[in-house]
Amino acid sequence: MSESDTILSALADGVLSLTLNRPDKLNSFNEEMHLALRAGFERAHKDANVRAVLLTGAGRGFSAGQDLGDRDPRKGTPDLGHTIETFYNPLLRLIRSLEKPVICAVNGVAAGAGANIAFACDITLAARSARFIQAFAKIGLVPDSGGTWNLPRLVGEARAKALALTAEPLDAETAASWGLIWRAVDDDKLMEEATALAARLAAGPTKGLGLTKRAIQAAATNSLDEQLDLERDLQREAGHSVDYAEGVTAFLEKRKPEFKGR
Ligand code: T3D
Repeated sequence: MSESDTILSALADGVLSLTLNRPDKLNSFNEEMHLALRAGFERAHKDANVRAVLLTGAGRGFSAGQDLGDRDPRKGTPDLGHTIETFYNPLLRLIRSLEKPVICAVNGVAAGAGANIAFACDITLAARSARFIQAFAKIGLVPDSGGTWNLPRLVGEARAKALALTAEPLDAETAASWGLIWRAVDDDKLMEEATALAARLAAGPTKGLGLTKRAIQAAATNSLDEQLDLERDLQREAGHSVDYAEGVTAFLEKRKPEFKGR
C-alpha cells in the first residue's frame, strides 16, 4: 500500500474508503495521487476483507481532473497519450474489473477526469450542490477516463455531445434525472447515505454482486445470445457459492442471512 497522504484510506465494516486528499487543488490528480489511488484499488482486488469500496473527495470538491500545474506548456509538451496509458487507463480498468461494488460519493465539483471517474463507478451519489463538468473542451482536449464510452451509453449521443463540446456544468439533480448517477442527496446527508449504502453492500453476497457487475458491463458489447449464455454461466457459478446456500437456507429458516462474500 502506498504511504502517500494524497489518498486517505480506511477499512471498516468491509468497506475500503478511499478519499482523494489534495483539497487545496480541488483533489486534482498528480502522479503521487494516481499511484496512491491505484494502490488502494489494487488492495481492493487482492484483500478478501475488502467487500466494497467507497470513493470520495476531501474538502469542497470531488476532483478537478488532471493537475494542470503539472502541464505547463511553457516547460515543454507532455505526451498525453503516455500519461493516459500510464495513469488514467489503468485506474479505469481497476475500477471496472473489480468484482466488488464501488460506491462514489461526489461531494462537490467533479471536472474533467474527475467527472468521468465518478461516472465509471458502480453506484454514484452526489451532493445536491455538486456539478459535473466535461472541462476538456475548455483546454482543447478530448474526454478521457472512459468518458467517450460512458457518456453516450448513459445519456445518449445528443446529451453526450452537448456536455463534451460545451463543457457546461451539469447539476447533480439533472445528472441523476438523466441517469448519469444514481441519486442526488442533501449535502449534509451525502456521507451518511453513501457510507450506509457501502456498508449494506459489503455485508451482502458480494460474490454474486461482483458477478452481477460483470454481467451488466458485458451487456454493453454482447449480443442477446451472448448475454443469455453469460447469464447461464454466471448463474451456475453463483449457484455454487457459499452465499447462495446461506441466502436460501436463511430464507427457509426465516432468519437474517450472514453472507461471507464467497
Ligand atoms: O494531462 C493529462 O495527463 C491528460 C489527462 C487529462 C485529464 C483531465 O482531467 S483534463 C481537465 C483538467 N481539469 C480542468 O481543466 C479543470 C480546471 N479547473 C476548473 O475549471 C475549476 O477549478 C473548477 C470548475 C473545477 C472549479 O472552479 P472553482 O471556481 O470552484 O474553483 P477554482 O477557484 O477554480 O479552484 C480552486 C483552487 O483549485 C485554485 O487554486 P488557488 O488559486 O486557490 O491556489 C485552482 O487553481 C485549483 N485547481 C482547480 N482545478 C485545478 C486546480 N489546480 C490544478 N489543476 C486543476 N485541474
